[in-house]
Amino acid sequence: MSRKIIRNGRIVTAVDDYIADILVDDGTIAAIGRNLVVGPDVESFDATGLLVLPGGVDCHTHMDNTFGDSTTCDSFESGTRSAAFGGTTTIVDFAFQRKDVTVLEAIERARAKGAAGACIDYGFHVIVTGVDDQVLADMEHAIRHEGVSSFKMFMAYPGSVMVDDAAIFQAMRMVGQHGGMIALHAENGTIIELLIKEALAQGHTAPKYHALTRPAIMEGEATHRGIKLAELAEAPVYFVHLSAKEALKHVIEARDMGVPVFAETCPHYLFFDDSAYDSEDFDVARYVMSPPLRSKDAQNALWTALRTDDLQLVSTDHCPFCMKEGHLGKVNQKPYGRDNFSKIPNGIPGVETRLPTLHNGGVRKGRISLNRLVELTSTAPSKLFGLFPRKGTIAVDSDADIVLFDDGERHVITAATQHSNTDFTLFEGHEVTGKVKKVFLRGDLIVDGEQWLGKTGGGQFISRGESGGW
Ligand code: DUC
Ligand code: ZN
Ligand code: ZN
Repeated sequence: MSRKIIRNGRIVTAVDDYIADILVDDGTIAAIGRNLVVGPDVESFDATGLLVLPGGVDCHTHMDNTFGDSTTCDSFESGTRSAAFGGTTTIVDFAFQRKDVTVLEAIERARAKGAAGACIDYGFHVIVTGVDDQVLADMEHAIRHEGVSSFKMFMAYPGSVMVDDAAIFQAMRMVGQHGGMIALHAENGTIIELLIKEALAQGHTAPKYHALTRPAIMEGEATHRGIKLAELAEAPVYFVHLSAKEALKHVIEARDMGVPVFAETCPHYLFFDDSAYDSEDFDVARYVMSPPLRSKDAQNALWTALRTDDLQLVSTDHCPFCMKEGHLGKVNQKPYGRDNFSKIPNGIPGVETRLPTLHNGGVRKGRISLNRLVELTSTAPSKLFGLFPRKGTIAVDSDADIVLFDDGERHVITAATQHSNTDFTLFEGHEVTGKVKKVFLRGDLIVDGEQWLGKTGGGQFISRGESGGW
């Protein structure tokens, strides 16, 4: 592989901020220094005036994932290409264990999809929907031998993917002993199910009732329960898509006591609030994700928690569906729930907008520092999910996953110019300052301005080490 040098950029990691050159050799960073001397065979890129960031790591995406009757509209190919244009070079997506699909088969199937389509590097969490001795043995095998050290379990969606407390506890106890991590979707599923039934019985079918039947207090309850199960199991626990102040309170309290509790929030909870649900219109379906958007007050608390490390990651929960049925031939998308909000597929796109929106609304607004932005979107996910130091920083011997970012370029976000298969973005029409200019994946230039230079299937499965370390 050819050697490359990225000259004179402002290198920003979770802890550093300085101007230097980066020499890339055979996909990894070979040297960092001022005025590096190299031969004429080395391709040179001028990064003067640009930020040089480690490639983003997004530990929560759903490419080609099926939930009930609906499948997310991004394939591995379209979704990872979209991620790359947003400055993300590694995702951790999901493999699905089911009654008739073992944990190890789930990993094999997911890996086959990734191998065929992924344009950036990838790994998987396994969604575990039932626990027995074989499942536990397979989970241990996955941690030790398959490079898969994290598992998602649902405290919501009874009759589908929800598991009971005993199953969560058993899984936690096992992963706690073997260097794995349980990621929890924390909402009280049976109460929500009851509230949904009652709402429908009263004729409340509009999308706004999705939010009204998923109260913040029930996210708080499940989060508290999840922490207590983890404490008893002596295992770390990770909360995905944390949105409510009622949940955050328990995470803060546990962390203050030294319990290994970690949590992510997502850009949609940071930039949108529950006023989006003030309408009976079906267009509100674009805001149907779980958990739903919360109050302005909760939003402020999430920003504070990002600053104070009570929240450690910002992941996208990119779970894209289309607003228009039939867009690009996709079926059972948002309109599937036109007459019944509980059938609207839960999820929104976001993998391409994380970096520019957090830069614009976080760093430029003085809510987080530039170093913290890198930590939240690259370094911390890499450390927590066994990818560091290969991913998540700019250092000698790390993969040359590098983003050149112009922190002064203004542009308007619109679905029309994004690379996902979906037909909408919550950020439609938002003007932001800060744009991804070039992206290198293991030294290969895959995004150059508006041009796609990457390869379908060019992403690599990354065998992850233990999860939950810091
Ligand atoms: N949880 C997710 O993490 N993504 C989509 C739907 C859900 O409930
Ligand atoms: Zn979830
Ligand atoms: Zn998700």
